Amino acid sequence: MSLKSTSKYLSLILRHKPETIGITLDEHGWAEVDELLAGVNRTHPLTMETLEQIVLEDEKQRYSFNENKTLIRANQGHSVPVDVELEEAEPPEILYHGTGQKFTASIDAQGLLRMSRLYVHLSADYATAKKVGQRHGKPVVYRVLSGKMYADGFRFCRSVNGVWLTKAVPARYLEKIT
Ligand code: HQG
Repeated sequence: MSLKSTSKYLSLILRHKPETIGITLDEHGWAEVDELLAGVNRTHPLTMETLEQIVLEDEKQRYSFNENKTLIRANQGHSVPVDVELEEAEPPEILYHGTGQKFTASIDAQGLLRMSRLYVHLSADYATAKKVGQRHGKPVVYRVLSGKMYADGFRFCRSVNGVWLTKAVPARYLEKIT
């Protein structure tokens, strides 16, 4: 497996379905590195060295080790209910959300909902949001009036890899970029 597809597989395990390899995550999303390696190695070869390389080089910095590298977790993006100890932060005035054209009628009516994940994911820049949108077909990018939301009492977190997270974005804070 390429590093990229191994990283994708780790996302599945560490964000969504740890049971695929028979492991569990603790309440803060940590998996035991030994158990993860053993579990993955039942079907795919993966060494500690490669795992370290992925944590270091993953393009979106998706994973972190604890200090002595006995534990590993995904920095964000979970659907399983874990608390990765995200810090609340004041967002910039504007954030961006990229999505697929096919979802826009529903988003315009309901706002952004977290769907299967714990949070709505927002990007700090337009280009990143567009890439996220492309995962869902023809991309559409919304400008999110995050400064206004914050002033109105909505809370935001920024994950260690720079993704902004919030529980929901009502439609009145969204502007579709045309
Ligand atoms: C859409 C990737 C209908 C939402 C990315 C999105 C991101 C609605 C889809 C991270 C809706 C959920 C997350 C509504 C939201 N009606 N559709 N009311 N509200 N949606 O994959 O944001 O590569 O769960 O717009 O970079 O696309 O995995 O979320 O299109 O940071 O590390 O429902 O995943 O990171 O899709 O992506 P997703 P997302 P990784």
